Amino acid sequence: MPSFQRVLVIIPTFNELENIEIVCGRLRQAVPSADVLIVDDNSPDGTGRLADQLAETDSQIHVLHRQAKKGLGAAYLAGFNWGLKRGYEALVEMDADGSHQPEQLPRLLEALDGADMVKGSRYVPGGSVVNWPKSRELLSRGGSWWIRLMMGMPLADVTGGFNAFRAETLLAIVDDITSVGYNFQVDLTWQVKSRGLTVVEVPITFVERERGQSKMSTAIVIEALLKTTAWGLRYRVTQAVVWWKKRFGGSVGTV
Ligand SMILES: Nc1nc2c(ncn2[C@@H]2O[C@H](COP(=O)(O)OP(=O)(O)OP(=O)(O)O)[C@@H](O)[C@H]2O)c(=O)[nH]1
Ligand SMILES: [Mg+2]
Repeated sequence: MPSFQRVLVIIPTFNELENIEIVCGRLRQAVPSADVLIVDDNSPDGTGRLADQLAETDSQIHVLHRQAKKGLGAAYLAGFNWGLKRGYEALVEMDADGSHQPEQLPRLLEALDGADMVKGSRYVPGGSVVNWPKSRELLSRGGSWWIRLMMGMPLADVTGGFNAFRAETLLAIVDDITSVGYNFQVDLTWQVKSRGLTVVEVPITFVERERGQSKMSTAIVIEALLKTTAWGLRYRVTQAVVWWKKRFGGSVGTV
């Protein structure tokens, strides 16, 4: 069993009325010791009210209400700060739509015993995607491939959002995260990696949401593409400068 005593699972929600009770129930059963924080952005469908009802009957469920929809990344950052202030040792990101399976959380927490961050991975051996249209899988695999190429991150599933962190890892990076959308997951991983901390991938089965609407949008994909390309170029230029300095020494003013 993992050695963490205090685990917080953060679930961001926007219009997840049909999902939130189911996912919380599964989570409380799969990892009874973990606390849950639902971060709701004033969902018009009443998800926040249902979350409050769940919290009233279960002291391990908490709710953070925010005024308006500000993106998944902003919701997670608020959740991280909430958990760090309260002394949780391990903090986990999990979607409300059932794509991330609570039953697989123990394997993430076990791996966190030997790592600074653990990523649930669809594309390592043993990992899989269920019920995704081929086009969506291609976009996801293509995104990871592009980020590997540009940023030199040797991970199979860079954009995955079922992640676990040690509190110290988040404390080291949380103030440097600038992305709000889909790219948030890449940003977190990049910040962890660039500090020389360890990221371990464990296989997960990602299941396409069965209920409710996806919040993915073209703007989210464009944010990810532009940011990862800019970071990648900066990374590659830095690499070239370091190589130049080693090779020729002295000034690099003309590079
Ligand atoms: N609080 C909050 N939660 C959000 C926001 N956008 C998305 N979420 C939640 O973040 C999780 C992931 O969102 P999804 O719409 O499933 O996005 P996705 O998993 O990238 O895309 P799909 O695979 O198409 O479902 C879900 O629990 C959403 O309810 C937001 O702006 N605020
Ligand atoms: Mg989803």
